[in-house]
Amino acid sequence: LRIESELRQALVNNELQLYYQPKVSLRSGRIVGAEALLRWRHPVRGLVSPGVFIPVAEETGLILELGTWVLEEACRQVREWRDANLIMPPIAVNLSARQFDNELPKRVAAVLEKHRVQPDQINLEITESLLVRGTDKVIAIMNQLVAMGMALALDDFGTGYSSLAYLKKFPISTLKIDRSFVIGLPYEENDCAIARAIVTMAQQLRQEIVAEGVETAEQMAFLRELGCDQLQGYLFSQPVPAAEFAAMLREGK
Ligand code: G
Ligand code: G
Ligand code: MN
Ligand code: NA
Repeated sequence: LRIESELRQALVNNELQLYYQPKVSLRSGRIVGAEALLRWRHPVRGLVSPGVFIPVAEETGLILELGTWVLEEACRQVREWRDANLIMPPIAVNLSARQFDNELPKRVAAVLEKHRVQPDQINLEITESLLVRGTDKVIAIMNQLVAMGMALALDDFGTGYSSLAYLKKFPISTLKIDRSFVIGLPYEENDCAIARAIVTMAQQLRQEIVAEGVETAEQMAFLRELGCDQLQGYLFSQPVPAAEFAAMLREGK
């Protein structure tokens, strides 16, 4: 209850901030995207992890306001970067299942328009749990977003129950291999088998594949061997504040 009311205050008091974690092409070594990650600078508690407050926001429904704030802030930032003549790769924003209502495409379109941001500048990351309760309604909403020109990525892939046949129903252009399978590469046989299966499946479905939580050169080498397209993780960069991310882009990384 305390976190909930403090989170409402945080929205009002500007205590929220987006960090950006680069996604790097395994082919070129260059930054080809970024994921926006929410941070809360609490005046007393200090930096509060989204792992703590996102679940509370989801339970209380506050995630709708929070999610709109995140999208607004990402679009505002992209607009600012574009106005500064920075060449921007797409920025991915996380969406909670709760945000997936009939009004979502309209809400997203309004925010893009307000900030004069092209739909291909913002990607949306959704989690596998959304597919599991995936009804025709969810598919219809996804199709609307795609028709608007947005790309959808499936986050935390491998932690849910999606099968190849199942995945085919959803208009998803990118799969993100969950960090929990990347940790053991290339030494844990089971993780190697799972990563290989996911990459093979994504290639069959002509989806881009991003590996999360890449921390070592050995993991990167294995993922390159598999034919993974992009990596994201501490090996390249932690999530960083906007100015730092812009500096990385300017340095042509
Ligand atoms: O950044 P960090 O690894 O601490 O994030 C922890 C969790 O919070 C991750 O699962 C991440 O997807 C989630 N998260 C971070 N930012 C957002 C956001 O803006 N919206 C939603 N729905 N989840 C987020
Ligand atoms: O669930 P989601 O994929 O959105 O979670 C992203 C979270 O993973 C972020 O909070 C980010 O801080 C964290 N993260 C990103 N890269 C790494 C990494 O290389 N190692 C670890 N341990 N965490 C990472
Ligand atoms: Mn994510
Ligand atoms: Na993840």
